[in-house]
Amino acid sequence: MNKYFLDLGYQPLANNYQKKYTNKQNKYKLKLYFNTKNKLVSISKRIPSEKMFNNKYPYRSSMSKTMQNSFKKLSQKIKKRFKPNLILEIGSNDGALIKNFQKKRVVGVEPCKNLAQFTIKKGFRIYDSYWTRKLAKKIRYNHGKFDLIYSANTLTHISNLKDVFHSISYLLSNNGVLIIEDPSLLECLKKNSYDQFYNEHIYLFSVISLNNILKNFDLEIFDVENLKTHGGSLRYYIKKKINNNFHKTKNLKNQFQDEIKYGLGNFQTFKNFAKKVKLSKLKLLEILKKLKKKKKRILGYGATAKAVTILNYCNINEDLIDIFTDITPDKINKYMPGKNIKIIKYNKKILNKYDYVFLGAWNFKNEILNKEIKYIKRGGKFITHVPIPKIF
Ligand code: JHZ
Repeated sequence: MNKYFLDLGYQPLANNYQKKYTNKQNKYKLKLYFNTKNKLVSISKRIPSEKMFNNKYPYRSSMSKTMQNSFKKLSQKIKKRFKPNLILEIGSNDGALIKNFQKKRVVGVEPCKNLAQFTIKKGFRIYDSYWTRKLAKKIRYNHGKFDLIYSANTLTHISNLKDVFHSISYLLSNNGVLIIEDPSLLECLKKNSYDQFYNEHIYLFSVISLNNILKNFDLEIFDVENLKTHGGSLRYYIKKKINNNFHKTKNLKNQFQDEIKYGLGNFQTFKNFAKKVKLSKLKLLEILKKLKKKKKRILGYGATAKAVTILNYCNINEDLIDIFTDITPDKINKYMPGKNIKIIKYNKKILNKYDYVFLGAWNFKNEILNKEIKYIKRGGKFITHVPIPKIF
């Protein structure tokens, strides 16, 4: 049974950056639910994939050094630990991971054709289609089974988890390994980072909920890694139950215990989270309004999907954050979804014009602070809402 715990208001599609601001952009109610049976946290409204992930999808995984390094390190780890013959990546985006492998060793799936083009042009084997049972059949016919399947920040974006894991199990060899990584529900609750929820993120997994789901497909988690990426992610290592080559690790046991201890299996934990989220909204608005009263200029740094949740939930308009800046070509000179706040192209001097910088991309805090050391030395200040709204 799904029990409601938080209402994040009406939200536009998180990656729908508009050339002209209009208050007529479609918005959808964003409510969060907890499933008392399998402990899965999900959003209520399911939007057809075609509306979100199409040939205009702007988000590119390669836009930060942090993610490029993370994918490079992972590729080295995969080669060393699993020595796979053939790898499938579901949601290969602009190729941030697969570019680290030989072309003959990888196959990618990326439904956003504009993103798929980056790797197709380089000669990689990419299916620019959605992850479905039909596609899985076609891939198995063309390539056989895979001994490693990888997917980052993709499976939680697909509504039908039954199809997702059925298709994976169908393509994974009996000795194969499935690695998936997504924002961690535990970290989201600990950091009060409610902006991990937007229309694209249909689910936020935990070890507890994912294990409950995988049981239905004779799959099980055998190892887990806590990552700093995307504000705290979990990398799950999964195998078929019949595969005895891997044993459940201590890391997995510890993560499971941490989740139980924090209360990820109890509805009350989520009700408490909802209370904290409402307070966070009030505090952030208080900070911004105080600064604006003093006529301070505020720049949003990183026009993230997460920031879209913040702006629309807190009703932050250009009177509170003047403008955003971002390095992603397809976001520049557009407006933050649902809001009349413009996004301008990043350049090194841009911060000089602003007294405060709101960290839209708070998950890249270290990378950004390193880059903006001159601004900090001049006395420039940042604003974040994670884990509590503050100026630093
Ligand atoms: P970032 C997207 O969410 C959407 P977002 C998606 N649904 C998902 O799951 C996650 O990614 C993984 C910019 N930037 O990664 C680049 C700078 O301008 O937090 C990006 O636009 N300067 C697929 O959008 C944005 O910030 C910089 O120095 O919340 C970061 O977006 C850096 C480091 C980034 O994901």
